[in-house]
Amino acid sequence: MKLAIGILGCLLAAILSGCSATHYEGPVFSHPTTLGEGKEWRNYPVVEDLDGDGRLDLVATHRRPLHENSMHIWLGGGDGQFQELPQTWHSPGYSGVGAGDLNGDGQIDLVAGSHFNRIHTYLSRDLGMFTESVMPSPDGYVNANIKDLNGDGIPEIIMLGNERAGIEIFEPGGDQGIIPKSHMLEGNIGRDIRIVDMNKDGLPDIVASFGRIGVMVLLQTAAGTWTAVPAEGLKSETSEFRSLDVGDVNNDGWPDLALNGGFAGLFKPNGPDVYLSNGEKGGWSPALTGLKHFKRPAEGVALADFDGDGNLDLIAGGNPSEDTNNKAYGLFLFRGDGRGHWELIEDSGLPKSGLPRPYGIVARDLNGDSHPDLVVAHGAPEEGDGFVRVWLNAAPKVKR
Ligand SMILES: [Ca+2]
Ligand SMILES: [Ca+2]
Ligand SMILES: [Ca+2]
Ligand SMILES: [Ca+2]
Repeated sequence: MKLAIGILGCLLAAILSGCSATHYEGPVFSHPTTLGEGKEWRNYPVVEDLDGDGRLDLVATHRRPLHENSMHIWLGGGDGQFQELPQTWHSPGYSGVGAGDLNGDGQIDLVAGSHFNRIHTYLSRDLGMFTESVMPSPDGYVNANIKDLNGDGIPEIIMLGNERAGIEIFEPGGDQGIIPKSHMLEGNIGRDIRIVDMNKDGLPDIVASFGRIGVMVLLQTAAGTWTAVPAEGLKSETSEFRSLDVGDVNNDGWPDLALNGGFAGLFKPNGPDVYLSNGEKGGWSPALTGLKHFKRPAEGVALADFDGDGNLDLIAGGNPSEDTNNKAYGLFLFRGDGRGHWELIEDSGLPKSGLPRPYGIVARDLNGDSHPDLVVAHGAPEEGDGFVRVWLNAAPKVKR
């Protein structure tokens, strides 16, 4: 009886506290591997199984040194280790890269939306060998995705423009590269993009963050047209957010927004932002408790269940110091309780300072143990400071 009361008491305490009744033993991350040292990595790394061996591979592009081939491909060994492929392809310049099968031959192809106003298409012939085409464009790009949006079996190419292109959708054009299909939100500065079914109608939608106008949700209609809905109620002094991820943070079945790079002000607490979907009634509710630990904002955000308790956690780049130098940045793990509350984890295993500015964070299971690992692209204003770093998830013990 005493035991039953004890268990009931624990349950009641867990319900009343409204937070996770779990305790975890860190660190979460260990054994970092550093790739591509001495370059200024930009945009978002791509983690996909390029060669179809069931192991995730890696594509990233660097900005400086400008004279070197910017696009690097590493094949994954399935153990968190990566082997770089010799560069047999032409450089796209630093680019937003997307991966997918453009021509239906079962091989994974690449599209690189270059910062330098062109789109490179790389049709995969054999491991690391591509048939290339290049198309000039009026704007540069920050992100590219290859995804079948309308379910007809033919992928679309979704590009996010750098300064004014907005969102452009293309379709594959065989050896000719890609053909324009639709164009939305022209004149806006693109930051980040995700393709997720936001309104649960079975059709993938587009969520994108922009300079000045914040976050836009583009809902796909059954006719294949798009309805743009601004995400209202998101707070940032500069009206913009940089990096974006989407996931169901509070387990209500509706995808929520995680953002980083929003700015509250110089002497105000900064940090990543999470907004919970209000579901069918529309709109967003802030879930910021526990997130504001930085002095200055940074890019890079990823949602995944890093500690294995069933609730999404968040990793963000940030600067917790007054320091503005190139290596004042760190990576921070916030545990989520499944209700929209966050707890900064001190012993995550990730450095809290000493890192060059993170630009892109991708969470995927690289070594097949079902725990999400990390790929982080770091850039720096000075040439020679950046790298791509892979962190393996050490599968922390979570106790209830
Ligand atoms: Ca939808
Ligand atoms: Ca939700
Ligand atoms: Ca978790
Ligand atoms: Ca793993």
